Amino acid sequence: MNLTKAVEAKWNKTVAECSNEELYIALLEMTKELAHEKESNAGKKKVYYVSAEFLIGKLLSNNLINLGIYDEVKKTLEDAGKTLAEIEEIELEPSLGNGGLGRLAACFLDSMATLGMNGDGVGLNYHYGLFRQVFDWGKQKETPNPWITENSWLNKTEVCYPIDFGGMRVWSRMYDIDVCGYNNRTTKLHLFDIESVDERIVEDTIHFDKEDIMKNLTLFLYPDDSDEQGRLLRVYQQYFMVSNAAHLILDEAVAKGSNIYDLADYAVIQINDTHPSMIIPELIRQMGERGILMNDAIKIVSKVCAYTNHTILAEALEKWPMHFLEKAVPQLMPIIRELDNRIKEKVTDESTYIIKDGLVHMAHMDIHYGFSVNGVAYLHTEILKNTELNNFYKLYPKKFNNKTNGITFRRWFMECNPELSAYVTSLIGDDWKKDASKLEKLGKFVNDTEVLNNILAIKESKKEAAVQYLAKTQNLHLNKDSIFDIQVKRLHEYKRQQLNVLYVIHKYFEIKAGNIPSKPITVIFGAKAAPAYTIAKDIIHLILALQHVVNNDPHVRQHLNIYMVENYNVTLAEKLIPACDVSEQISLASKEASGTGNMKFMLNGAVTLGTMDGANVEIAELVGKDNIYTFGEDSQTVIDRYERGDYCSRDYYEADERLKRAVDFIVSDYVRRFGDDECLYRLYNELLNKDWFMTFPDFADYVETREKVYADYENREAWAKKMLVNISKAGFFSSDRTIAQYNKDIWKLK
Ligand code: 26Q
Repeated sequence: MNLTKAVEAKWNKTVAECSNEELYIALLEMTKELAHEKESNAGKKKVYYVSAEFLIGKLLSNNLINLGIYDEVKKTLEDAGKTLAEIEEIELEPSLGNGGLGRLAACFLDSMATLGMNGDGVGLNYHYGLFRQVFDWGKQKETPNPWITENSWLNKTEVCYPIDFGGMRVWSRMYDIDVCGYNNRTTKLHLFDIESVDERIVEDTIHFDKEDIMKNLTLFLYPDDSDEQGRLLRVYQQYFMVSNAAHLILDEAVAKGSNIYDLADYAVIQINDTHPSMIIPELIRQMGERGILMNDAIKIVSKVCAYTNHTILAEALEKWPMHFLEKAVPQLMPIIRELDNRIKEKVTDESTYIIKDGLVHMAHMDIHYGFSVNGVAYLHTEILKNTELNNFYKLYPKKFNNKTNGITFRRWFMECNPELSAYVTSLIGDDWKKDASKLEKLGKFVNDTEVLNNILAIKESKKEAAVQYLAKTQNLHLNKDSIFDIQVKRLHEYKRQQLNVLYVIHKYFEIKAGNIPSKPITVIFGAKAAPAYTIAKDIIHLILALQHVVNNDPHVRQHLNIYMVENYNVTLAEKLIPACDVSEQISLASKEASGTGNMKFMLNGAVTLGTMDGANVEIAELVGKDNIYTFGEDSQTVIDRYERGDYCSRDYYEADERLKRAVDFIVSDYVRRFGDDECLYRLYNELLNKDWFMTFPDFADYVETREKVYADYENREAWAKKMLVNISKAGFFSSDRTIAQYNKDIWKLK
């Protein structure tokens, strides 16, 4: 089948005669059919990646690439006067994730399919996903983000299960999305839903009746745990997800000949953070229904479940009040109590108990009853072992292992930067597409002026493309001849967007004082804040206020600009990352488990400005100190200071004139003219009296290092070398490598 024929069959027209909408629908149907015809990955044992989030992004181009028909389709369209880019705009982005953890799950599915692994994703079919962010008078407003239309990637299946909650039964239905491997077979993403969901209960913005479970169960994705409201609904969602997953897993194993006692030969379950942790007691419960005794069921489950931890922030580790579970899933409580009692009988360390002070500690259940516990970057796993989960590490040293995160190069290189990936192929051949470590072959061009110039030229063209895209879609008009310094990620205090902002203010003062940078600088932010996370929203407000102040200042605007893009999502990431010169990865050391944006930027030839945190540590090790800019205190210093509890931000403020000047500016007349006093003063006071994520101690080093970055940027050839080294060393961060390691150490599929 090809596009011309598909279009003719569907619309009885030529490609040139079709509208973009008609072409999109024809392409969608054709791609779905091609994916369907591909052989599925198979085998006795299967991995089930159970996750509350799969941030898959748009699928059209990705599927065309992985099916090997991207170039052909692009050409057919262009010959008919159409562009793939315009057709892509028609596809709605499903926002079935918050950020890193959800995007990681999507990259993993791509790699599992590509490596021919027998593995499926299991999650929820949120109708609106995460909210769409709009800026309204300098403030974030949340609106619903519908993505399911008549023509979507979902395939309705006949798989339905009865799911019981306290006093209520619902029927589920499974929808599948085909996940195409790169030049390989396919796997599936199974998304469960209930038919009674009613989108009409959503009022303006994203308010809805939190109590009406029948109508709201799969309406929205939870905007992370800072949203206290309706946490009970989150429990209902989680149980719905894992009960369906458990039914599916047991059914599939039994259909392949399992007697359930040998379930570990048929299934392995990767629990993506604690969101699916209830699958442990739920599997035990369902095994009971199939006639297996509790004692045996516990043993079976303990050989099947593996847990990934994605965070060291204590407040993000889920602990559910017992009365929540008693209300929503009373059938699980006796099992959870039994699991806890068994630990209390054999373990003396009370800090590891599952039930404490009326709270059920989900991670504790995972660690005691899973066979593997992994962190997502070297440093993160070390901190888990030595600090955060040390008491568990002492109990089960062999369960702990590291799996440094990775990203799929199909989406984050071939799709978002076809120019650079084609150029790389012209230099070193295309075996890097199946084995990313081969990118190292680029190293031999590090002194080749022509190659360096070409890499610079591609970067320029990607900057121009991003400028055009932002002009068209967001009415933002960036200076393409400036340094693009980008920080895009969820808004969280530990990620320290506020530190970046303090630098911008500092630079504003410097420029006003006549210290003109030799090259204009454009600072770009993109971030959603959880709706109930007040300080995060204040930081967005400050950035938007500064956008007015700085970009309208006649003495500054030709040298420095600051922008916040609206509704940062996968689609925007694909436009911004290839255009980036300086990648801001400035979390407080010890707090960012891994980061994966850092890897995407590096692969696309940006140079990292970052702290020694998460996977930055491994990036630094790989590229060497000449090709990354690190600053700030190290994780041990930070951990020790928290331990002592003696941090006083005001001391730093009083001691550093430039810091004081920047902080005071937040509540100056300049900013207050555009901003809201309540938000600005709240943020100012927070920094001055608390600064929980210690931005002030790192400020001076950050300023100095960032100046060095901009100075070094001037030597274009030396900078291009840094870019080339970064690209050539990015191979380690392919999710193909990560997934191969999961399989070797944890899943052990054939
Ligand atoms: C918890 C309780 C109730 C409701 C929501 C939540 C919740 C939701 C989402 C808690 C955490 C998340 C998301 C976490 C996350 O994205 N973590 C990131 O995972 C990436 C992949 O491993 C890492 O690279 C990042 O460092 C880590 O922050």
